[in-house]
Amino acid sequence: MDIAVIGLPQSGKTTVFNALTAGHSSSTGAGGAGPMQVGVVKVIDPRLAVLDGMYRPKKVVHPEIKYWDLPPIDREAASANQLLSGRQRNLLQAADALLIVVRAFEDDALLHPMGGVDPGRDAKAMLEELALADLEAMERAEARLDNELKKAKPAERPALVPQLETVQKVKAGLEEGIPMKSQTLTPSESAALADFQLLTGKPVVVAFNTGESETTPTLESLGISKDVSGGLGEVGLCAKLEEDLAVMEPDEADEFREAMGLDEPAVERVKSVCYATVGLVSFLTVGEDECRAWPVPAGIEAQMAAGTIHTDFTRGFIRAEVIAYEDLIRCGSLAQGRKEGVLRSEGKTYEVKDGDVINFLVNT
Ligand SMILES: Nc1nc2c(ncn2[C@@H]2O[C@H](COP(=O)(O)OP(=O)(O)O)[C@@H](O)[C@H]2O)c(=O)[nH]1
Ligand SMILES: [Mg+2]
Repeated sequence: MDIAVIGLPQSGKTTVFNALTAGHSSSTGAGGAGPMQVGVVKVIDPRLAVLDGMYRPKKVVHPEIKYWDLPPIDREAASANQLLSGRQRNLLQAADALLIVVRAFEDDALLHPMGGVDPGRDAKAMLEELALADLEAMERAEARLDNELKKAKPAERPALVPQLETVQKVKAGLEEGIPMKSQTLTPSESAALADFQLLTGKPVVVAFNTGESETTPTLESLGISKDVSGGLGEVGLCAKLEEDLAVMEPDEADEFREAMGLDEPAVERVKSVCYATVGLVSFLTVGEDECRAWPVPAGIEAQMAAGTIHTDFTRGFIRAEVIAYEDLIRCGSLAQGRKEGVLRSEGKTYEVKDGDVINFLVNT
């Protein structure tokens, strides 16, 4: 999963990125926009440690999150109130989710580019920027489809008309401030929009960057309406402090956390909120070669889940042997699970649950 870290200048994006990736980062070119920092973090699934003890596999594979710290906006090329550059918007289309960093820390020594510290204003400004980018994309699409329709032969019209209508519908919604994901769309409308990779259709998490003394605001407490905040995730962290803790030895960092009364490390909390906002669950595979956790969208059916292991597995799907993780641990082996009747055989449309240990039977 690729998560792009965005936000106003000086909101603490790089600090949050460092706190989350703790030195596991490298820079990559970003299409002429300057270097983009990319950090890969393993999402440790504690169930894998237990399965490792049971199966002693050659390897254990944890899922990964890739965080991106975008190259800063080129102030000279950008217009005065531009919050994201055109290049940044293009990069964002490829992300699976967006993490908006909002400054909630007071620091008299650090001027805020928009005046005083106001997390509500900043969160709204960033959300509006995403909607604006989408609105522009829909306007371009509308003009193009209008034009194509004028030139179209009668036989081509039936394919173009619904596309144009969908674009106009979403555009109207965006004009009213409703992000794509809060709009009611039919499956065929959603499919028609897939290629646009609209930013307001992506999962978004707002990360409030607080100081050590401030409490974390909430979207609701900031008066952000449900229309706009629907489906958004939110999390608070003290990025500067977490950045320092992230580079300490784990024992030392734990001692600090305890002494300061901090709960779970920010990297864990941000990960949980991102998983919940994107709507991910993990199924598990076990064996002597490998034990692994596979993040998939909640509600996915077994046949599609098989495709995350190998695309051929979707086509060749026969059935899935499924046992809940807890049942496997209690039984001690798949064979015992089968004896007790908790290892079931499931078909294509079985809805995969978090913690299902699955063996896919496929014909390839
Ligand atoms: N006091 C305070 N300063 C912070 C905090 N987070 C970031 N900063 C400072 O804010 C400035 C901008 O941070 P940076 O991460 O570079 O922001 P970016 O422009 O969004 O990438 C730096 O001087 C940071 O040290 C915080 O939680 N508290
Ligand atoms: Mg930065």
